[in-house]
Amino acid sequence: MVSRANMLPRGQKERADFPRFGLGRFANRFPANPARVRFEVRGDVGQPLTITALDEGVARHEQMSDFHCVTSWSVCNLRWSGVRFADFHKAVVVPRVAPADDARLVVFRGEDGYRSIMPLDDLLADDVLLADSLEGRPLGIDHGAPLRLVAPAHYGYKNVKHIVAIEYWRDRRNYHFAWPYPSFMDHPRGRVAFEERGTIFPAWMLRGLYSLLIPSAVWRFARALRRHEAKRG
Ligand SMILES: Nc1nc2c(c(=O)[nH]1)N[C@H]1C(S)=C(S)[C@@H](COP(=O)(O)O)O[C@H]1N2
Ligand SMILES: [Mo]
Repeated sequence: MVSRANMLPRGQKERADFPRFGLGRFANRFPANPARVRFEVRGDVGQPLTITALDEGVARHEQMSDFHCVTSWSVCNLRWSGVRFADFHKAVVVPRVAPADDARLVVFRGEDGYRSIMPLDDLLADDVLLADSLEGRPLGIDHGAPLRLVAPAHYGYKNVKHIVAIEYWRDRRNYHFAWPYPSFMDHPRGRVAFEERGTIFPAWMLRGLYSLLIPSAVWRFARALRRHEAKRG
């Protein structure tokens, strides 16, 4: 993907660093086994399946893409690698898990309890990756080890880190946004190009409010990571 450093999407500002980031209650939660990919594919499916090797029968793929947090910061030109979600879906999920034809909503769950929901059709885009590597190195615990979603056309909050489950559902009944955060923070699609930051409130308002929270969230997530690493020695 071509860099958009000079023409970021509306309402975004470039950052030089790539901070560990998210909603406050997830700052102190870390994966127990960051070196080992292990997640379940389940939901309205014929046969749930536990995956322990990402690229079994699926070609690896590397891409450069920009990353856009809904709070208005962006990082340009990140080099991710892993497998394309579409390839994984076609080569593994369809034949071995057999989601119902009308199970076209996909929920990603992180080991920290974070989750997001996306339409399957959005996930089948060429630039959506299940990534296990960033800048040529295995993902760190800061950026989603052992495995994260990279969906560059969607705001960061759809890009779930520390994936432990991918669920195909017919409806949203089994999905709740990250309590206690209000659901207006969770747009059903969250596309950056359409500034789908949330629901109820206009994008400019969310952008303005959220941007005030960036410094304290960056600081909080960095402090939690430092403490976690100190504990692990
Ligand atoms: N598991 C998990 N995934 C998550 C989050 C989180 O707190 N936990 N935060 C989301 C948000 S709001 C953003 S902007 C990105 C931040 O990714 P980074 O920490 O690699 O910068 O992760 C997203 N995915
Ligand atoms: Mo975000």
